[in-house]
Amino acid sequence: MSILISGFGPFPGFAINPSQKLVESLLAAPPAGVPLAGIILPVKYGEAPRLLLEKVAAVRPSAVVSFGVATGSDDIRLERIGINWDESTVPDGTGDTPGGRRIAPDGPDGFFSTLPLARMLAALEGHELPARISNSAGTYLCNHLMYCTLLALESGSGSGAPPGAGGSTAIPAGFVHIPPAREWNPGPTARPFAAIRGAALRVLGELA
Ligand code: PCA
Repeated sequence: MSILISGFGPFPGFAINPSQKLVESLLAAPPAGVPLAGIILPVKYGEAPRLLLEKVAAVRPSAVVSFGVATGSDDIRLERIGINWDESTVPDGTGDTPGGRRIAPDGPDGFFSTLPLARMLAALEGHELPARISNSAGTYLCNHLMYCTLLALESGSGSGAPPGAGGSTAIPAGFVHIPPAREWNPGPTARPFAAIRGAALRVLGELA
């Protein structure tokens, strides 16, 4: 069984999204003994979760790890929670700029990541990039994707979720924020791409 990884395409401020580069690079040279499937998602509220869940249904992975870049961040952030809220001053790829709305009007307020965060954090100990567990993935596409993925997988009711995926048999899923990469996103918090890739390899190795 493979691990399904996702990255995001460009959005305002990131003409090149390092999470796209990361997923492409991991698929081109996967870690030894860790079969991967992957998808690059558009930064669009409607499309991103639908495409990821379709891929989940097609691949039936053992885990889903989504990556995105965190503006102004210089560390690896293992996201603990996805909340039921969209709000951003930055438009998505369709021009949608929600001033504040529930993602799922009748859904739970939030979902905890179902990835083993403590083990993932331990695997990153001593790595050149600092890592931490984060308690907010923001209210833009990364949080949106995390919430929608967990809603679908935990309840087994989302579009494209594998039948019977809910409950204790649910596929573990969650989100990892990476810092901007020096090669494409110069700025005070940017990190070398090789270091970001190295951190991702540790996380995937731990999950395999
Ligand atoms: N980062 C954004 C959306 C896409 C991405 O890579 C975020 O943190 O929400």
